[in-house]
Amino acid sequence: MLGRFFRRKDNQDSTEVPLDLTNIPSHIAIIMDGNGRWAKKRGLPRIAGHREGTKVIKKIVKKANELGVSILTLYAFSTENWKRPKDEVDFLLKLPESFLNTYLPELIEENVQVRIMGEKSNLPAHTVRAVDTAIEQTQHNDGLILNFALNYGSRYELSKAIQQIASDVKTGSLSIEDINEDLVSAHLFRPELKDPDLLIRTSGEIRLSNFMLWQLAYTELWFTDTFWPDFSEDELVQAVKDYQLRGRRFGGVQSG
Ligand code: V07
Repeated sequence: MLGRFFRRKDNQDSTEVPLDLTNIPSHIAIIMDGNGRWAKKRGLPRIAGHREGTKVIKKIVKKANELGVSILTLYAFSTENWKRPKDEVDFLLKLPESFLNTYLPELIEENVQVRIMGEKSNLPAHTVRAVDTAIEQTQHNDGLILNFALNYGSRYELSKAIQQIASDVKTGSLSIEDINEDLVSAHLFRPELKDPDLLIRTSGEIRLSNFMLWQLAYTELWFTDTFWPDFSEDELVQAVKDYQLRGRRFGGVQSG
């Protein structure tokens, strides 16, 4: 379902239009929300929802790769998630390992490159070891970049960038006049990745929750009520079709 507040004025229904393979968003970011509510609805513990959510990732990666998407960024763990009960945090931080134990061989086979965006320093050593192995084992691949936001917060990322820029000014290696948008972008966690073209958030929440605030300046936003464990390849295609129906202007005026 297309987000309630974001239907196009002419009300064109994306399910009726064909997919345009020449206009695929090159970077899709997803806030994978609703795992806990999915589990609660079934009388299961929240962790059962998180586990189910990892299976969906594999399907969506495969479909994104088929569509020709270049970068898929997934919000896996936020800097705010530390506030959850300890048992749930412990479980969440084991998911990178269990996901990679199950799927890394297939990701390698599919030519995927694994990346991480976030603060590694206070993650458990076992988590860091698992992701470092995956990054290393996929570093020579040149297909889809699968970028996991792990211990990520956008305000934290911007604070770190500002600290570094201020320090460069202080030491004299940078002058204040050289601070511009490109320089700020270059100091974020993953400067090599272009900004997302399309953001998807599942589970009915219509907000950004401290996710990629700088990078989402011109991104098309797409919201669905579907809980992440129920998200499907078909719904990904629907989001891409909706993206294709929108005229992106980057602040300019529409041509033609
Ligand atoms: C997590 C499962 C998906 C739904 C959203 C929250 C729970 C995959 C990873 C992961 C992270 C890094 C990596 C490989 C896999 C993951 C966390 C939570 C913390 F290199 N899913 N998933 N990490 N969830």
